[in-house]
Amino acid sequence: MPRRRLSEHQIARIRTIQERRRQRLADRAEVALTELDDEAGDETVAEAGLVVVRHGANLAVEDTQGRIHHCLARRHIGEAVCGDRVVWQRTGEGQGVVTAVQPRESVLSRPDYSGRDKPLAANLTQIVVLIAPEPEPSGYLIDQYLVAAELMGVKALIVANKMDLLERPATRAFRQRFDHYPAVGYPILWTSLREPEGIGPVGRVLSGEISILVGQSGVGKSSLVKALLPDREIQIGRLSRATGLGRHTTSAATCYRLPGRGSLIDSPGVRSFRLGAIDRDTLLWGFRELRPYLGHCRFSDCRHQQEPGCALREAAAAGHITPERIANFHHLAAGLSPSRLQPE
Ligand SMILES: Nc1nc2c(ncn2[C@@H]2O[C@H](COP(=O)(O)OP(=O)(O)OP(=O)(O)O)[C@@H](O)[C@H]2O)c(=O)[nH]1
Ligand SMILES: [Mg+2]
Ligand SMILES: [Zn+2]
Repeated sequence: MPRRRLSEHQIARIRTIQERRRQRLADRAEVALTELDDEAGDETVAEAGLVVVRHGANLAVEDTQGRIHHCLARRHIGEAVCGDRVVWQRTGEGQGVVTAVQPRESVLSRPDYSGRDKPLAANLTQIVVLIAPEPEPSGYLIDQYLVAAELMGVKALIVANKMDLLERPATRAFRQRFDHYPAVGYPILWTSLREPEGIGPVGRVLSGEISILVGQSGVGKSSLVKALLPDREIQIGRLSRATGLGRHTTSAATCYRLPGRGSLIDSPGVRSFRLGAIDRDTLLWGFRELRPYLGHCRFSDCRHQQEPGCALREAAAAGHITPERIANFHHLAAGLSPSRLQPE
């Protein structure tokens, strides 16, 4: 079913209403925050919590009983994001103040418009890259996510969804295009959420993990969450009550509890994902199957382009490395502008 198209005017109106709601909640919490600061020797107990979603200054924090609270964060504690484990204190019914962010085990970030790294989600154990026959997949985008996973030190896998869209011969050709990923250790699950048996294998690889679903808009990330979570509507309802946001927003990474163990983070679709401030060698290391060849080129300052005796190009010529991966490395390396080579 095609999505209902909203006019610019309607979109602007919805945004204004949501902004007003957020502001009202923020004001309430701000007052609570001031009161909390004023109370000398306050007896409020610090509690453990998990950030489920963040919208600007507003945080939805899940307590240890699974209840969601609308929180603001103390300013000096840095930015808390989806997946962060935090310390917080109650300030009122369903409200609180986050007073500390626990050290992160991993963080996925990307640069904002000014080039500064901005965390998207924390404490992930796995990145799940969704692709589909439509929209047309981008190997360049896939490789950026895989490099990000390598640099974060978490697992990565690919879920190829919407396979029902392809006839048999086209399926074979499509699958062949991605053969090199399982060959270097990134599993691919071929599935269709339109088919009842499509969801089981995906559910199994997500169980017990904290996974983020990433990929282009329209590949089926939110559909996958919906298929896996019988109580998704309830979780979203609780969330929107806590954060004051509309139910249909997909503008921020949101963490859902899986029925068994583990969580699933739905993220807004992106056309491009950019890696943060890294140098060329780090980028190269992020292409895992290239590692055994590093340091084996004839010239120690080899750029792996036209140089004779380049171990990478020789390996590619011998069929041990997929040339597309090296091309994507060069493409990405070219995008590492000098100002982004070093963190500011
Ligand atoms: N044919 C087919 N369509 C599917 C399948 N899975 C999801 N879709 C459809 O694909 C469209 C996009 O799905 P979403 O789940 O909204 O995609 P998304 O990745 O969350 O997109 P963004 O939120 O924009 O990033 C919807 O109309 C789904 O019904 C599938 O397996 N087969
Ligand atoms: Mg979505
Ligand atoms: Zn080389």
